Amino acid sequence: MHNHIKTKPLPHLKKVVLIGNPNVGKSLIFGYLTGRYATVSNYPGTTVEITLGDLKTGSETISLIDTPGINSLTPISEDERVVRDILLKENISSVIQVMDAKNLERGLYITTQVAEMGLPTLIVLNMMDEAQARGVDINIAALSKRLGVPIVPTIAIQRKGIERIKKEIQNSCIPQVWVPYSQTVEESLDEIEEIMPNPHFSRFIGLSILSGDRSLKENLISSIPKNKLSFLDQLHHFSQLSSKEYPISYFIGLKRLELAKDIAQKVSATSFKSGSQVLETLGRILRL
Ligand SMILES: Nc1nc2c(ncn2[C@@H]2O[C@H](COP(=O)(O)OP(=O)(O)O)[C@@H](O)[C@H]2O)c(=O)[nH]1
Ligand SMILES: [Mg+2]
Repeated sequence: MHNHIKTKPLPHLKKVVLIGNPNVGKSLIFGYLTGRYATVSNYPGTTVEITLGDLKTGSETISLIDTPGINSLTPISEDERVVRDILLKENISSVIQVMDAKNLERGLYITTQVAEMGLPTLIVLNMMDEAQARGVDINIAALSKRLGVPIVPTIAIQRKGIERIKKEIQNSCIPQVWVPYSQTVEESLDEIEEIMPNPHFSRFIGLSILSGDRSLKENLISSIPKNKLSFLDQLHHFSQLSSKEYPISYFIGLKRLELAKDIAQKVSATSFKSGSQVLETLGRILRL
């Protein structure tokens, strides 16, 4: 007698990851998108907790990952390192970046780095209620056009906009934000790109190498021949020399921030709605 045990192959689920600054509504949105069943675990080799759940769009089931809040993908904290590693190593098909509509600039700083990774992205502009209350008016169409990615405005605490996220995931695109670095950095990046075996992520990884980010070296660059690795160290050294008193990572961060600020400024207007109400009232009082 043969034992006919049918082993169903595991469904090959697409992986989508939720990222963003702390306290922007990621976990609340994750809960709505995945429903009741989620599994919490430590990311391998770390004490950082990530949450997995299934997200059912009309046509498919996606594995959704909720991550801890970050301020940058050039990691300082272990949380940031884990989120960076998930994006680079877990074969992610797209990123949902949740932003606080009251603080576009801070969110866009992260977007510049996701763009350098070349990952398809959907932006969820959350906390629209609070932005409105403060008279912050964002031209969402203009922002979407500038970034080249779909943007879904939401008020997660009122569950507004959540269904649209599911529909728009399939339209996610690589953000078209190109941070222009100094000539030295750009030339070094070209040289790094030449020796990288896999052009995927190469701009982001190149910038990490130039920033002297050692956390990346152990695993991701392991495929590069040893003699070339020392060349990368020299390159970091060389570009460091040319940047005088500050570490090169400072200039890289500054350029990203400048672009984030510039974009945020161009698509935002402060209507002073509450302010003008005060003025109106004051005017009426004074005329009396
Ligand atoms: N006013 C307002 N509060 C929100 C909104 N979305 C989330 N919150 C609140 O923001 C806080 C942080 O939410 P959470 O999902 O934990 O954020 P995370 O740190 O990004 O995972 C919670 O108190 C939420 O209730 C929103 O659209 N409007
Ligand atoms: Mg959270």
